[in-house]
Amino acid sequence: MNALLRIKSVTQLLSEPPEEGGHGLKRVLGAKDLIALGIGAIIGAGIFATTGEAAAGSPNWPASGHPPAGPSVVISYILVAIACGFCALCYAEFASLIPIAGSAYTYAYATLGELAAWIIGWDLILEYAVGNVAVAISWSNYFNSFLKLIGMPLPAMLITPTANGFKEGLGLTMNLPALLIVLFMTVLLVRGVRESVTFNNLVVVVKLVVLFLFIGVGAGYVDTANYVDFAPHGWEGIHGAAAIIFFAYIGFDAISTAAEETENPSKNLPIGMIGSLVICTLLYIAVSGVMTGLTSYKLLGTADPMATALEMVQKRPGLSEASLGVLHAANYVVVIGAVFSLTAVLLVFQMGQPRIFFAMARDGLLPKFFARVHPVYQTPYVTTILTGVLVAVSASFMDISAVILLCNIGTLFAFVIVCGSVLLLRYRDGVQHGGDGPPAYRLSAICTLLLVPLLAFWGLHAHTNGDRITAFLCIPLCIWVGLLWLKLPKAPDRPFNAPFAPLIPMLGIITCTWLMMGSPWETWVRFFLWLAVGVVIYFLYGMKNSVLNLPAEQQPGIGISPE
Ligand code: ALA
Repeated sequence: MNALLRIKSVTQLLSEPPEEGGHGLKRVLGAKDLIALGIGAIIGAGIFATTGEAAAGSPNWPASGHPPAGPSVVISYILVAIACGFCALCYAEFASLIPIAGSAYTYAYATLGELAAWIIGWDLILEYAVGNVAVAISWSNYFNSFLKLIGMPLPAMLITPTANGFKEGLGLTMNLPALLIVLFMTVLLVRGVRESVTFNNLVVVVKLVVLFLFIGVGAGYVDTANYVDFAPHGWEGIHGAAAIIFFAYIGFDAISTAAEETENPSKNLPIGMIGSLVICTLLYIAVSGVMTGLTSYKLLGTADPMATALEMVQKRPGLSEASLGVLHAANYVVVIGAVFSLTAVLLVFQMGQPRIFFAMARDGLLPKFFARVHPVYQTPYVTTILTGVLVAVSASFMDISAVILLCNIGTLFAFVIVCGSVLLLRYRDGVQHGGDGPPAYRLSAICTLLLVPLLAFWGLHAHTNGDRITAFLCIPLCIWVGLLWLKLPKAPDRPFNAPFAPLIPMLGIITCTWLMMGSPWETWVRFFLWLAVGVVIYFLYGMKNSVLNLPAEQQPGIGISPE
């Protein structure tokens, strides 16, 4: 039992030898750089690909999946942004306290213990590697849209994931461009290509140009008749759409990994995270509003809905030559811009996964072999190749919606753990610290307790099981956390404190749980299977080989024994 709960102290984490890049980097990044970094990581397949399906509903609904949200997908974007805002504040607290790469995995190691850290590391594979599968599939779809524009579309058997080929009566198919792009990226990454600040800024500019162009050109052709059926399936549609478009926001958490290179992290990290979230949210609201105004939401269930929306407008009767010319040009820019932007997202995600494997191997939870660095290129080549091959093969046969939902549920689970870990760390440190609790804590604790009647009301009047389960799961948690906090002594100040704890972290937990509950049961089954495999691997390997089994003086860092 002790093994499962053993933790790495914050001091120990800070004193560990670096992975790549390493500690002691210059603190050069300001708030604006972090916002650019965030936008670079956030905008991608989510807005380019999932908005259409969120609005149009899952292809096999009502048999499975979610009903159409229609134009109310805009509301889903707002709700998910609020949930991410709560989590961003918790991430910022951890990132300024433990400013090293590793993200939620590291935070969990410092608070919840080794088993939880392993589960989070394992779970983050869903965010990075499975997320990359989705981005690769979306890249391939926009690439094919480009080929269509120049009159050379690929045959369906080379662009359809194997999983869909049989369903669609095409027989044996594969998604060849998705396979090839991932393999190409893998070669680049093994050879040490890294995203530079200049490249990231270029990517951000391209993404913004594409989205602004879509909004600017599209707004002139919005037909308000398309908004009449604003929320065809009410709350249920909004909830299901939120569970899928959450993908569009993933990436703000990646800013936390730049903490060590950030000037005045306690101020700039929260600004960077919240700032990039606000900018992306405004853009997403505008893009999804315009998209669902250009054509009926029922027609948007394609893999490249922005291109579809522009194509549909071009079919309207009576458009002038000039209008057709503008729309056609916009279509080109959107498609080429999407291919470019998604290539950059692939690079970021594919660089992130090996780093997590690397951190886990360094901690002894995976074989040391995973932490091997290439003698010439100085890159973690074993994990890069392994990730690349797995992602490439999966991208060639998997269906994008299933992949996105799995990635989302895994990422949301990590967010819940980060919010919970903030509470736990503050509580633990508060108890050690002694003294009288500050009035602000008591006020937030009372607000947390006031959530209980609200949740009970929501649960009792809920129309969907997802709402009901969220409400009733969170009620005992709110009572427990609120009561503990009422008498909690003051915790030592962090460089940055998520405000109104425990209220904000609790709201993060509640909203992320609600988003997870929007996933269909198939996603839950896949998620639990994934976690179960992870737990088995931990008991068979990680528990015995963890470096925390070594005597304190042989552990990496300054030999501090776990607290
Ligand atoms: N937010 C990233 C995207 O949409 C994952 O591609």
